[in-house]
Amino acid sequence: PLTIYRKDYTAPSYLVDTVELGFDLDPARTIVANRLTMRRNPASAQREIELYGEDIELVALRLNGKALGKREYRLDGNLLRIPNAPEEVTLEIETLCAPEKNTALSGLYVSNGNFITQCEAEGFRRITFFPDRPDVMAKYTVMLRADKERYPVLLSNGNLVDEGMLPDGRHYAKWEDPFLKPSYLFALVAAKLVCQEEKFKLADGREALLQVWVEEGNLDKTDYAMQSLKKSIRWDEERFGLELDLDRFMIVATGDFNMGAMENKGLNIFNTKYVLANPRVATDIDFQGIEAVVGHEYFHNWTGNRVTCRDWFQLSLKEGLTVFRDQEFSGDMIGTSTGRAVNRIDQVRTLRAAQFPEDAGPMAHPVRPDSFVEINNFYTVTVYEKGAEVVRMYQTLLGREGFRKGMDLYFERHDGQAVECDDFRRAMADANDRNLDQFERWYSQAGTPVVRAQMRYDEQQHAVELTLSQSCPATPGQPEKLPFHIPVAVGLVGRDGRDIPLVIDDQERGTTTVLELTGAEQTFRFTSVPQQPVPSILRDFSAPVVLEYDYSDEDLLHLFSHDSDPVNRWEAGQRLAMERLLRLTEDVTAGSRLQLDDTFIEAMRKVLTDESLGPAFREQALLLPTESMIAEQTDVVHPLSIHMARQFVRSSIGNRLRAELLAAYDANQTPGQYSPDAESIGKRALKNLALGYLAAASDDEGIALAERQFDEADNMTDRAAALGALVHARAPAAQRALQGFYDEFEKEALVVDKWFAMQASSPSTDVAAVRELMKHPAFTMKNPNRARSLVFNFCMANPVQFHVPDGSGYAFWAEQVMALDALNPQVAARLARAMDRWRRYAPALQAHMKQALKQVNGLKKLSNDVREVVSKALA
Ligand code: DPP
Ligand code: ZN
Repeated sequence: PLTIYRKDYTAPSYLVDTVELGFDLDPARTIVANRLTMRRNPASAQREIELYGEDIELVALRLNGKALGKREYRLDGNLLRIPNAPEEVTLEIETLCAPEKNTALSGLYVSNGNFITQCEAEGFRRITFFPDRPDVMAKYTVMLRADKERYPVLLSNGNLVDEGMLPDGRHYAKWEDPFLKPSYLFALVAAKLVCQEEKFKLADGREALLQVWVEEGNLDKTDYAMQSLKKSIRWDEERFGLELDLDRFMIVATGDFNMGAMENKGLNIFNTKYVLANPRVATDIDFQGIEAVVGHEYFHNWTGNRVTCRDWFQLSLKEGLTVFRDQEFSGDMIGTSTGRAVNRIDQVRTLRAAQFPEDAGPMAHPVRPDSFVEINNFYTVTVYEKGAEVVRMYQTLLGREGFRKGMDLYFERHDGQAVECDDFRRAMADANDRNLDQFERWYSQAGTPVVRAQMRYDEQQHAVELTLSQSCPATPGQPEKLPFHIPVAVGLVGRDGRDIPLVIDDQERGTTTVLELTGAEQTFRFTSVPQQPVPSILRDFSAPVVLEYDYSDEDLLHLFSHDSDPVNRWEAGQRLAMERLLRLTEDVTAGSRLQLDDTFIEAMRKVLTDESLGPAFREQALLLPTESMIAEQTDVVHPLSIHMARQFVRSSIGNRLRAELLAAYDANQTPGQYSPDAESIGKRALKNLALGYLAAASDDEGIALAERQFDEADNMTDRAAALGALVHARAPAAQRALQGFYDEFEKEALVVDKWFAMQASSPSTDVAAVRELMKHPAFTMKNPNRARSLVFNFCMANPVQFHVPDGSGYAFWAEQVMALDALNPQVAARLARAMDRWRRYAPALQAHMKQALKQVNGLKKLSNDVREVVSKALA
């Protein structure tokens, strides 16, 4: 397959001014008429018109009114070229496609009888021939025609300008989008749907019509999405002075969707997972996900749509920035400072669990990649979450106001343009008179930097010298790295547990200061430090790095009890736990007796019973690092040893803190009407964590509690937590509960997904059991949510069974990747990534994994998507 390089970028040969699209919608045979006005781009030396088309049939092609003969254009694969075209051109293109056959869910497809589109990144070319690249921005008019009975609702971007009946029982709707947009933001929906709608007053007094469209039976699950949308609009006005620029903003939910959601101009299309919720079917995490994703897609309207990407290498320009914005939104919605910290801790967890491994594996790439085979493979945690960390660092370096100034300048300069990550950095630098040249390396260098810290206390001088050094491991194609510009937020915690006021160069710097590490090694000197402190480094996780510091257990216990920075307070607990988990993992492998020290248990007891800490924070502090996080810290990964070590710690906590856990369980009930506010979510989280530990203990009390909770719960959060506890503890009641759960929620697709997911990730579910579950009538590979719930969860969230020594888990993986690839390459390539870290396992497992990878790679008929992932894994 062809590799595309960032350095090869050239400007488009022709620009498009207007696009008029006509659709005659039919599942088997949709006719698309496309009328484009184009003109030669003065910035390009090229004189050929270049249009992309994929899986569509070209029926007619006219240039300035005249049909083009076979000699007047060339169609090679997906590229249609028209040489020697005049300066100004009107192109008329007629094509055919078959939406019902489109299982890739890219372009125009059918979902439960409804027409839906997904065009990012390169799906528009599966609808019509077009210069399908983000730097071609045009004005769109769209005419939809379809059967009125089957497709009563016809939607596209922008404003509805006309609608009516056609003589043959069909109806039509005409939509006009007043804004310039790239083709990846085009969307249409023709469907049988109903909506919740509301008029909403914008900051400037205008009224906008907000709609959430769903299938008929789901109208009882749209409130939270609507609320989240209104909160998002308000927040963007207040925090960034950005207003909704349309009279109408629509969200449409579909059950068949590759991603989470899509920010099409004025017509966001969402995976049902991020729209539908009520207490009966959705968990707290689902509610939080809806708020975050509704916000994310809405915020794209400015960061993505009004200012878009010049090319797909710049994807993080819109994604990193928009994730940062949705993170800040979620934080502001919680409001309290510990609430915000819990939110931040969640972000750190995601980075460690998913982005750090990616950055250390065969698919490692910079936030702004230099090359790719298939862009769909680069919608990654690096581009999104690390990209958001990079944006966050601007705010850490420049302050909130400075960051806002940079944002204002960015929009002032680039509204209506398709730009690069560098343009964003320049806006931040220029608005603040700062040199951010070195900061560019965060975009160009892959890999997770390691910051090593050493502290020396000078008794005589009452001074602390903190030496910070940095390095970054090699990544594919990048053997050597240059130093990054790293903001390191630091505090010094005194013996009394209080922060010591910081003084550097006779300047008072408060109790937390941001040090800027730009060289390979730098020493910072703090004066007026009365006694040897414990340093609290990388407060609020001020940079996406690994921090190394030789903390003693006493240091960590001190920070765990006192650090004023809640993120580092949590971090101290994680370090204490990780150290023990790693040692216990070795003990399991060596067959030694397992023991957990009182010190650790006492630290956990203290946090669990500290009423001054909110329940949400206590839950985070008591949560152990995941098995995959532990795996990342070991040289040779033994999944079973890791699992057993972690289980041992869980059951030890359950046994030795039984009384405290029971007390926490009782104290954190949330009687009365369910509400997904931060406070109640925190209580349920702590209560259900306690339940999990109790269920892992050696007596039956926890199991009995889980059974009771399962039977009595009036909301899905408690229901699912109880069922999960039963299933994971292999309780005798688990089967009965699973059956009851299925019977009750059979008609709720998102709950059935949970049902599959819970079993797929349970260590009691082996390969044979997964195969059995795949035969369940409710299972289908064609629906991405369903495939993810069962097959992905087994391969990615059930390490013990996936990595069984005989390699049968890997054979299963190969089979499923190949099966999925024939249906949906984009989703198949995600599953392919389950093998990313194969080189870190014991040689016997490696051999099986390599064989499975080779089997997939050996397939002649394989998508570029999967090919890229497996060939990079094998390289
Ligand atoms: N749907 C994806 C997102 O919003 C791609 N833009 O991040
Ligand atoms: Zn996005």
